[in-house]
Amino acid sequence: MNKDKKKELSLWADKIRKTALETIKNAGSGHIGGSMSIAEMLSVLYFDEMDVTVTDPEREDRDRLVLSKGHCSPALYSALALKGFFPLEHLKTFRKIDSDLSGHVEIHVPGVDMSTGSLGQGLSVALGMALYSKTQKYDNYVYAILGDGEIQEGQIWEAAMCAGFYKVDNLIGFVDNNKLQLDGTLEEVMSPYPIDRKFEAFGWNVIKVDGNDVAQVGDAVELAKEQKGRPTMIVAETVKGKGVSVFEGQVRFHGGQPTEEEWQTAFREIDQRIAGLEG
Ligand SMILES: Cc1ncc(C[n+]2csc(CCOP(=O)(O)OP(=O)(O)O)c2C)c(N)n1
Repeated sequence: MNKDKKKELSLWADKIRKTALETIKNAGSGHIGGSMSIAEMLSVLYFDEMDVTVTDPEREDRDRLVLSKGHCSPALYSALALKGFFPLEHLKTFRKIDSDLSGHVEIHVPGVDMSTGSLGQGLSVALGMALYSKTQKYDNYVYAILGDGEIQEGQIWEAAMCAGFYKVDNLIGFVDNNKLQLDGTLEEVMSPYPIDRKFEAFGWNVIKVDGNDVAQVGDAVELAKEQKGRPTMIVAETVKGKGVSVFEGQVRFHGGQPTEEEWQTAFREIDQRIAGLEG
């Protein structure tokens, strides 16, 4: 990835972060840590790699994304609003009664490809979409973003076995390996490691990257698209709460809310970075 593209996508990642934090702060609730760790993946997908049409979100042969870790809706909704699927102003209704922007991802929202929130189901859905595309001879790609804690769910491995066996090479997954789940580290709760060797054993092409580096994420997606005869899992090494010093690596910010002082630190740090990238 060239320098200009890297700068542009890093800027989108921080805009996604800032918008997601504003959305959560306004609602008074929402998942910060896991939204921050996937900002680069969403930036690369929506602002570079994915073939989507803002004016025609229902186009059938578009690329698709299933955000299987659906509690991180603030990040996805922010990326979609920044992309232009709906007005940024609408994010102010997040988690309010009668809003379509509920706390977990909802398919009724323009640009969203699948409702998620009950962990463990998204890879199966993405696999079904990818198999359907093959029957229709579409040349699109279906992406799924999984949590590292989420892959403790058994259904993930059923989908992994099926995708490997049937050589579903238009399916590209990410594991957001931020090493924390709801109430502790994965190592303490139930380790899924080594993630790479497990997917390889199920017949996947596996690429390991720094998931908070847009260039590495983008290059991995390019390689995944070229891979024939195997689905690809991109194991993205990330930091939960990435981009804000007081949030990084803190299990408290899985779903907990910051103090006013911590909010101020967060917006100051992100604004400084955005100004630097825009300058
Ligand atoms: C089936 C199911 N069980 C439990 C939950 C509650 N829950 C929401 S987020 C979460 C932790 C997920 O951890 P991880 O996949 O690592 O997400 P991240 O750290 O990226 O936020 C849990 C247990 C759920 N949403 N679905």
